Amino acid sequence: MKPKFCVILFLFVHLFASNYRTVFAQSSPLNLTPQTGEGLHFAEQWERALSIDPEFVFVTGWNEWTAGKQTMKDDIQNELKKWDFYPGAKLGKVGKELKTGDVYFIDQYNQEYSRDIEPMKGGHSDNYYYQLLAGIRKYKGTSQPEKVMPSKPIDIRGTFSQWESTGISFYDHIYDTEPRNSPGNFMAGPYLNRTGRNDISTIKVAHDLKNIYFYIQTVEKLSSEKDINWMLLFIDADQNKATGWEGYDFVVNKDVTEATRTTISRMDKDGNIGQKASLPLKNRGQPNDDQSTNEPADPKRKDGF
Ligand SMILES: [Ca+2]
Ligand SMILES: [Ca+2]
Repeated sequence: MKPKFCVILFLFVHLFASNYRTVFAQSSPLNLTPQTGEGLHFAEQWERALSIDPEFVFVTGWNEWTAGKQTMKDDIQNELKKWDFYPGAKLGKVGKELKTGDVYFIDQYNQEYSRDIEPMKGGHSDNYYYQLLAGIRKYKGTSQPEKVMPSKPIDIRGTFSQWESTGISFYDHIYDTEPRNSPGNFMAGPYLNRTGRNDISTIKVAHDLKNIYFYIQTVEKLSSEKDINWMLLFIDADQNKATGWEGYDFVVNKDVTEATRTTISRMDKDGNIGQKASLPLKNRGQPNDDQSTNEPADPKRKDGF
């Protein structure tokens, strides 16, 4: 029987090391490095855990972008000096001379020395979060990739029930478009975001020899197609991250010309919209509908679309 043991992934080493996030770039012990956002230390921790393949992996370190409350002691100079021990720590502006008994706060660690993986605005964004997902998938395994379904045409003018027996299904969490109103620490926040709408629950893809068909189902009725950035569908047609915007060579629905017509557009590296072609589109409320669905079709055209 396999012995049970656990590997703990420490996301912080900064108390006793010169750098935290970029263990391979120690020439700049107190500052950000070009590798800060790459998660090299985290990757090294995962490699070690995966090589051992233990019964449990415990990941510690999520959210400590915070300030620590302190009370000034008698020896003020020594009290302040002790923070030199924490590389990256910074004494915030107190706005007045500190006296014994005063409460003060030691500022957050900077991006390099934060011991945590929660996303940040700018900087490394959500790199560490996705690195966590990748590590968990490698450790726990994932289901087999979906197999390509046999070719079967979809009549865009027909009913949505055609999709019941065809198309590969992909599922999304629901209620992930809820508005956000969260307070932040000190000068940060509040974090407001009320842009969420069209909560996607299921996506299906089907094809025949001429067309690719996309079926997108949402929890509630779709918002108006006149919304900005409404139901954008990005396609990496050549499966090459180096081409198109962030790898995506085409976008569907950037310009919805009418209720039953939309467009597919080329995108360059900067996200600029280029050549366009027209596509049929069907939403709930149109003739013969039977589900709450948006169904753009993407014809494989000889002009490159
Ligand atoms: Ca969703
Ligand atoms: Ca591409």
